[in-house]
Amino acid sequence: MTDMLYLSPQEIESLSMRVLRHHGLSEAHAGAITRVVLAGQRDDCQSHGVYRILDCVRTIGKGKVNVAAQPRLQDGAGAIVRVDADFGFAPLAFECGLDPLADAARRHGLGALVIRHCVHFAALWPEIEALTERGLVALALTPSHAWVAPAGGRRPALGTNPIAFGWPRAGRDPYVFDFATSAIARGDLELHRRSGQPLPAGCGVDAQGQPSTDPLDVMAGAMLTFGGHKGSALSTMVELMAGALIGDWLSSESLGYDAGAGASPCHGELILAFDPAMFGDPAEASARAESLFDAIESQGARLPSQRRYAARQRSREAGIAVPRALYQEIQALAPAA
Ligand code: NDP
Ligand code: PYC
Repeated sequence: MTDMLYLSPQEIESLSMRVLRHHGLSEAHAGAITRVVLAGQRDDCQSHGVYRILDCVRTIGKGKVNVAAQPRLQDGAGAIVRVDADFGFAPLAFECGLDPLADAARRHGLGALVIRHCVHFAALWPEIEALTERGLVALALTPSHAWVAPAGGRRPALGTNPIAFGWPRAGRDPYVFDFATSAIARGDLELHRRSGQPLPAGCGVDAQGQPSTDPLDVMAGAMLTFGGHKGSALSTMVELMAGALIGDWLSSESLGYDAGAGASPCHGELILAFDPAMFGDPAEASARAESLFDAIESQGARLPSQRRYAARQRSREAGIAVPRALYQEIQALAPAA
């Protein structure tokens, strides 16, 4: 028996919808979450694919998310589009703000989507790709739980705080990067813990502030930022821009609200969209961008997201790979119909 199953998108969709509905989510929330975790699994993002269904169910079980949340759009026709997620999961709130954000970017050149009061468990690149598909340049930031020590410190004060960026390319997959500002994403640390694998060096310290590669020690101590003071400053920027600026919680407040439940973080998100046609000459911008991408690739370096796009192609041809044990764990969360 192989350790992997190769499933169709429909099989994953039906499993995810069944489990999420069973745990009380509306059709709309279950659908929005399913779209995000299915995309993650299809693109071989193991820490943010169907594994996240376990987190969603735990978060619901701990009473840390409003399963009946109805995102409220507050679009004043200005550049800033606001969505109050009503303490529900973030994907539906994003879907609610997506078209108004794109419209704001087209009207003003730059649009900002401010999502407040959302429970966030997902990768950011699906949101970025939704904007690059519309021909927009995009940047997304969100805090998480305060698991990460600042450079030079040893106590958690920052979240794993991802930053994602996208640039549309005519007839090509967009240029997209999306990474945690911690040396390792929390989801990836959890996968190391579950499989009993040590972390790469430099990801965290134990409760005494000593370097450790043991996931449990690091969970008791602190994760570290990538790139020392540089990652630390970027992570701080995320707290300021997608927390303080938009009037929502910092990662420390999200962790305080969690109160040891181990649920997904609760806070806000800031997504910026830029219309190239309003900033300069889009053809010129595109030519410059392509010459830069060529300078990178022509020396054998790869662009971010190319691994994902290759996985997407493999999934189309051979099915979406899901670890058998994980599939069974998710299946057990809801009785079969
Ligand atoms: P990775 O370190 O796996 O990847 C970061 C980015 O770098 C990706 O775009 C990746 O592209 C690219 N990349 C990796 N290796 C190379 C290379 N050799 N050359 C060029 N580009 C490369 O991401 P993380 O583990 O830091 O984050 C994983 C996910 O976790 C993200 O999607 C993030 O949004 C999510 N996350 C979510 C949080 C939340 O609060 N919601 C918090 C923290 C993280 P590719 O994928 O093609 O390898
Ligand atoms: O992987 O750090 C992470 C993370 C936090 C919230 C969702 N993913």
